[in-house]
Amino acid sequence: MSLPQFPDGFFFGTATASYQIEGAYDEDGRGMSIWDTYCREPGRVADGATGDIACDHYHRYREDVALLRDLGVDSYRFSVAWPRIQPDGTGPANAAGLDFYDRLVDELLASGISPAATLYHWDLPQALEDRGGWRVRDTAERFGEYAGLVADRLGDRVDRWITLNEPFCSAFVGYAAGGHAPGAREGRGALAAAHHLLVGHGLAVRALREAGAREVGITLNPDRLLPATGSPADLAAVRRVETLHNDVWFEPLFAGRYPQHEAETWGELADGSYRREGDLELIAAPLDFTGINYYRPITVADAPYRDPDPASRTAVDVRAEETWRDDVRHTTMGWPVVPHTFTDLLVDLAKRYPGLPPLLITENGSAEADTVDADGRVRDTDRIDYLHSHLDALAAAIDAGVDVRGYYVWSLLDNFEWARGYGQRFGIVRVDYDTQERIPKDSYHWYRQLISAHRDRTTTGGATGATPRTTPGKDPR
Ligand code: IFM
Repeated sequence: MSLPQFPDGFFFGTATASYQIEGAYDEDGRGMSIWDTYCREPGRVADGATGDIACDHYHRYREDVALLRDLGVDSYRFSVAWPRIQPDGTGPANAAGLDFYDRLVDELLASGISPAATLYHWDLPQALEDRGGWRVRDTAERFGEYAGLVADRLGDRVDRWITLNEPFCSAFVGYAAGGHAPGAREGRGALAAAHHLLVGHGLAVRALREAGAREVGITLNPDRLLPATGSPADLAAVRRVETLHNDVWFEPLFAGRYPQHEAETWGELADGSYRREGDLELIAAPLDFTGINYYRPITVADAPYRDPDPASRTAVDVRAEETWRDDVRHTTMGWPVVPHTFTDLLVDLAKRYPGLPPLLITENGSAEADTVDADGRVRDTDRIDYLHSHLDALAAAIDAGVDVRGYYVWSLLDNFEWARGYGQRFGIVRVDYDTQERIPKDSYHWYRQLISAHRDRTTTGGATGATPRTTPGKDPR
């Protein structure tokens, strides 16, 4: 099969997140995060797993950057752990925490790799959760301050800043479904959390701009939603899920308004009492890019409320259910593999939001049942097929006119897959959690070949999209 082709200047990378790979949970002054707490609550995470050690990236980051260099990526997306910078979520920066990211960024630059930093990939300082977490506006204010601290230290070298990763998961999986930290099951609290995450994003953008940050954006995980049937009931269910998953974020960020169908979706829960005048302007401040994480479509059918009592109903209970598809392959996460839905989603977003800034695919990948063969090789052909077909789908979206500038594979390493623990392997590099040995899988070699073919074929050779500069040791690919 021939490799998909991308335009000049298109760049490739891999992505990770702090809690999923770093380990060293109590070193150098790091405070506790909501995930440290959640993992310690019996029954929350598969096999009682925690991120205490994870991939030990905190100590092995040089080895991991060497893997990236050998892979030939243009950019690496990592996240900064807020509790390393502000152990209690407020006050001055913990210098040792910033030092770690300083070393990581310098190591990347010395390897010719453009750093892309996510400020919030779900590890909220526990002390802030104890004061209400994202349900309260104060957390948004604190997030803006934290963004300023990180940008003051790293802003001269980080090319691309992502304020939030998948706020849908923070607000609705964390505060409504209870499947992520902090494990709450709420209605109005989750809707308030969603709004305060957006306010926090706006404040972080402001702080990043003030610190002279280069490119600033946010990462969302819009879902491609398909009706189970063409019935009016299923179509209405799709509209409610679309409001919950997508419109909550896209409408305020890119259309300057709150979602049109929120009353139909949540009734009185969506009373808007957590909103203030001026919030929409803050949230809708212009961005340099929008990060999109995409994995799978969701097929939606109308369903009764799971909780008949409106007083205890959560914000994810919107009279809809996901239906299983038996016509396609599923990854080990149980996610259907339907690549053309990636094209459809991107084309649709570009059509619905004409002012959408250029897109970056900040995550895409698959969890598969990898094994190490007797010769030491990991022949992860299912993952290669997944990546190949989704990159083909991405190239089709670009051909259809969607402005997409780069792509990050999720993930560089096998890692802590949240409530699923270590059983789900998303890496293009295998991690043996007993020895911490890294084994590049066949997908790593496949991706390397794709990047190198792109570099040979295009005149810019896979530009980083970064502002040119003269950092010593930087190899300007
Ligand atoms: O592992 C996660 C990541 O942290 C956020 N996006 C989805 C990935 C796979 O579930």
